[in-house]
Amino acid sequence: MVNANTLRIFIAIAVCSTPTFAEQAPEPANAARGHAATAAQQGEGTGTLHAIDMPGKTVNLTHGPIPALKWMGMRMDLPVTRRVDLSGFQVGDDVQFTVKKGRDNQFRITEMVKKSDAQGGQATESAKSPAN
Ligand SMILES: [Cu+2]
Repeated sequence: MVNANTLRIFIAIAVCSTPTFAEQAPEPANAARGHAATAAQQGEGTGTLHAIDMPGKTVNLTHGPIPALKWMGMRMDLPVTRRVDLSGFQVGDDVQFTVKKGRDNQFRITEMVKKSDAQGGQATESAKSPAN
């Protein structure tokens, strides 16, 4: 009797939890490995490049926390879209990037710049400005 009741309670919990399982099910295969699913589609982060796979259009990087996606800081592989020209980057570069979830639930870097370029770019713009 006790076992039957316990089993019924367990099933009730399992049924109640089903939507959560359904949301998480596609995550390990399709989304960025190591991150739980979130509703957010896009976030911005900073990181340091450890490896650049140009033919594979993928980088390995350590990124800081990305609050919009509820991502903790970690080291991981992230694919990049065709818009990102990896030839301008080197291992060890500190980067700023935007990561977006595609229709296939795969996160990809859609924009990436070197931190030094981001700062240098602003300085160059002010230098070119007629006001200076
Ligand atoms: Cu990560």
